[in-house]
Formats: sequence, C-alpha cells, structure tokens
Amino acid sequence: MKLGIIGPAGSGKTTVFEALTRDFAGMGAKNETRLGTIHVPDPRIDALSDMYRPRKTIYAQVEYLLPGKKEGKKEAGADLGWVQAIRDVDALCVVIRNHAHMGFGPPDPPADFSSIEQELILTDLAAVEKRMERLEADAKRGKAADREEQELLVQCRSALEQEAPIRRFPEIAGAKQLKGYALLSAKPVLILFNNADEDETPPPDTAGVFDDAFCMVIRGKLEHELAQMSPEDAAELLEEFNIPAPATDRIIRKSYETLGLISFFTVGDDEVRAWTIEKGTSALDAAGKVHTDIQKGFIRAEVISYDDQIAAGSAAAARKAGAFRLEGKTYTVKDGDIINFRFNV
Ligand SMILES: Nc1nc2c(ncn2[C@@H]2O[C@H](COP(=O)(O)OP(=O)(O)OP(=O)(O)O)[C@@H](O)[C@H]2O)c(=O)[nH]1
Ligand SMILES: [Mg+2]
Repeated sequence: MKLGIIGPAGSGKTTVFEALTRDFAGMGAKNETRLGTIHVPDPRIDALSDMYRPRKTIYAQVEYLLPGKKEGKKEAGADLGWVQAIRDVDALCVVIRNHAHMGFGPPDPPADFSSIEQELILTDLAAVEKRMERLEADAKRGKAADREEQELLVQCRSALEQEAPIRRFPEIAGAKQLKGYALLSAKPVLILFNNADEDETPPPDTAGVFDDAFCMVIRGKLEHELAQMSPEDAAELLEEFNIPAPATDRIIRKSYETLGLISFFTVGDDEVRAWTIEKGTSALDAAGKVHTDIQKGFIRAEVISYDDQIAAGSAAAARKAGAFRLEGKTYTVKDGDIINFRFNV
C-alpha cells in the first residue's frame, strides 16, 4: 500500500519524505520520482517478539512515493507531473506549510489545501467527463451501456461540479465500477501541517476545508534533523524541545490508518509477524493473505486479542484462562488479533 506525497511548492515534501524513509539522497534528486518502503513501527510486535524470541520478526510495511519534477514539463502550462505520478497510489499525504519561510508570504494552510483540492477535483472532473463522452459515443454505435456505471458517473460529476471531493461520499469512492479511473479526490487524505520547530499549534480552519481528511501537526525540519542523528544526539535534541518521541512513528501509524489498514498477528518460535488487511476483512480472506492453501483448507481460526495475551502473560496461561476463541470463515478480523489458522490440505 502506497501514499503519494504532494503539496504546494516549498511546503516541505522532500523534507518529510526523507525524514520518513531515511533516504537522504538530498535535495539534488528533485527530478526523479522517489519511492521508499518502510516498516510500520508497532510496539505490539516488539512485545510479542520479546515473548516468543522468534528467529524472524516481520513488521507491516507502507510505501511513500515522492513525485519527481521532470514529468511536469510535458504538458505546457500545467503542472501535471505529480498528477500522473500519483494515479496508482492508495492515499495522499499532503504537506502544507504552517511556518514562516523566506521568500514566501505568511502561511495560509486553508488556502493552500483548497488549491490542492481544486486541482484534484478539476483533474477528476476532466476524467469523468471524458469517460461520459466515450460511453455516449459507444451507445450511439449500439453498444449496451453499464447503467450502474453511468449512474455513478453522473453522481461524480455533480459532486465535483459543486467542488466536493469524491472521498466525502464513501459509497461512490468505494464503488467497484469506478476503481479503474483512480479518481484522485476519491483517495483518502492525510494532511501534515508542517510547523516551525517551536510550534505545536494546528492551524485554524473556520471554513471546514480539512473536514474530509486526517490531520496531523509535524515539525518537518526538526524530524529531518532527528532522523539523521545518532540516538544519543537525537535524545538530547528531543529533551531540548521537550518532545517525548520523534513524530515519524506517529506519522507512519497515521498513514496506515489513513489507508484503512489494520494488522493481525501470527506468532511462534520461528516467526512473529504482522499481516496487513483492510478493515472488515473476513477470517477466510485473512487466511488467504498467509497462504492460499490455508484459505482453501480453512477449518477454523483460533483467535486471541493481543491485549488478552499480554494480560495472561503467555499463550499457555491464556489458554488455561479460556481466552482463546474459535471463529469461523465469516468472522471479521479485528486489529490486534493473534490468529492460529487450523486447516487441512
Ligand atoms: N523553518 C522551517 N523550514 C522548513 C521546514 N520544513 C522544510 N523547511 C525548509 O523549507 C524549504 C523547502 O523544503 P522542501 O522539503 O525542499 O520542500 P518541498 O515541498 O520539497 O519543495 P519543492 O520540491 O521545491 O516544491 C527547505 O529549505 C527546508 O529546509 C520546517 O518545518 N520549518
Ligand atoms: Mg521537493
């Protein structure tokens, strides 16, 4: 699962990308699209790993994509480079400047975010209208129309014409018939307000322009510095600014949440592992993540919540206390479930 980092010029996109991925290729790499895969930090995996001392510990992963500049030049007059680059990401991470910066006017997060939102909406509107024209032309040539798709397109167009992002309408944003269009305003959004080092205040939002997004205040420059330091130096800096921990872990976890993802765990002496699923996934589909054979031969899922296992102190103690549940194929897996699939092949 992938997040695309976008935002106005100079808002701190590169700074944030580098702090998150610890890929310090430098600001010189502006032209190239950069992609970083990182572990999702999870204290629950750390604790389970301490409990089982497995040979391997595997965390969930997310990817961040930072569009390069060079593609943008192809379309005269329009900065469409990032639009093409983020077509296939699963969510958008929008970096918005919320600090004074030389050569720029005072920060205005609502205006900056609105202008990004506008670009998303106009790009989608163009895509939707083009598709509608195509369907009309097909209909004239006698090709049967997909009524449901047409209906959805009409709904999209009317929302977009009223300047509403599609993500505001979950039933449209999640519709199968629209998946192929990869509408930008349908993607979930995480806004990172990039504050100055000493400032933790989120920007005011009287017009409610941030309502359809996840929001977080970060200090990009500080995080970038922290990410490059030795643990000792980082600890010193954190103390100086009175910060309990770097924000990168929280940003990554928030990204995971923005993507609508949760984790279940499998445990053992060999491996403690986090598996990534979408919210609402059934035990049968979760089994398929681990192995198709386990899905095919699924009998039952033996489930205990992470909290119950930790409270019991060990799997054996939890079993004695009757904390394990046997669940069937249709059970909806919860975040933090520890699962042992029973299956035959
Ligand atoms: N004071 C302050 N400056 C920052 C912060 N984050 C980034 N900057 C500075 O702002 C400038 C732009 O940051 P970048 O990360 O290059 O921004 P960008 O969005 O990638 O910029 P473009 O790629 O040119 O659009 C750099 O000089 C950073 O050092 C911050 O939190 N506080
Ligand atoms: Mg940049």
